[in-house]
Amino acid sequence: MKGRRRARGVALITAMLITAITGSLAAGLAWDNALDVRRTMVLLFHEQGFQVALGAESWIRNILRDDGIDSPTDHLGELWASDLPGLPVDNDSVQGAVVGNIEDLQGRFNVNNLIDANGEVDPDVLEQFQRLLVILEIDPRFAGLAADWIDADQDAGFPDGAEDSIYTGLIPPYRALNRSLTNVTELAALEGMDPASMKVLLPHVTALPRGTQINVNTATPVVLQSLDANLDVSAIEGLLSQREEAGFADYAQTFSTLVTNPAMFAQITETSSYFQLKAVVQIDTVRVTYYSVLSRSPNGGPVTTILRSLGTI
Ligand SMILES: [Ca+2]
Ligand SMILES: [Ca+2]
Repeated sequence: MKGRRRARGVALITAMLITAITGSLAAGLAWDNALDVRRTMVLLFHEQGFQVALGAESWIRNILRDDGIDSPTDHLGELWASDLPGLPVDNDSVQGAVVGNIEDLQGRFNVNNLIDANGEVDPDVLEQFQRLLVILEIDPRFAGLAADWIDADQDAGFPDGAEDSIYTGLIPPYRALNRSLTNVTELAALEGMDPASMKVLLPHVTALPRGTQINVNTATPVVLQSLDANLDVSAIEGLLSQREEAGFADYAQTFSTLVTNPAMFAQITETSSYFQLKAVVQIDTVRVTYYSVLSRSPNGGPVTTILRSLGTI
């Protein structure tokens, strides 16, 4: 009798254990399944967000092409310069919105101009970059460091230079780039560069193909000031009030007395070929931040995308 009762007890406990295990297995499967569904939805929303950003880019390319046909100059009062209004994304299954803006990259200092067409450091551009850094209260030696970072040789500039001999001694060690930057955030690799300085510098610098000019109609105030050592804050305030939204009426005349170095004067223009689109697309809970660099050919030619990135520039 006793043995049978014990066997029944064991059977009962076994049954309870099996029920408990299957119960927790089922709950686990349901949880995994819910997570899988959510993961798939997020991937789908992300892909949809990316496609919406590409659509916005294509629309902006048309706006820039039309602008190139319609107007001989580029300034901040033009259609491309206004923020993209918040446009809804709504096609039954997908709900969201896209916002964005376009910036004229020729309103910034192109760090690749530090090296001239012969592969040598351009002393005028180097001095301009030093002035820009001083105005921004950043250590001006980063100008020389950037020139060495980009130039092809391994000869460290004096007094502000650094090549492989410095970078390979860092922890972790790395080597100088020794060619043009494709992304201006690569300046973060310069010896001694810190995130706070990068944050201040980034709105005023860009990495475009060599030989671009600065559009004085769209240039940031500090970039304008960096054009000549004699320009001060009050001179820039005067220039900005003259510029207003439609740009300078006669930029060459305005700057002919202000920019005294002919090499620097040759660096300025009132038109642009390189623009940066930033599009932020929200689909459900997923946000896609998309950047692209657009290059506009002269005389109503096509606008092409030369660089794309997600998340950060
Ligand atoms: Ca224009
Ligand atoms: Ca170098």
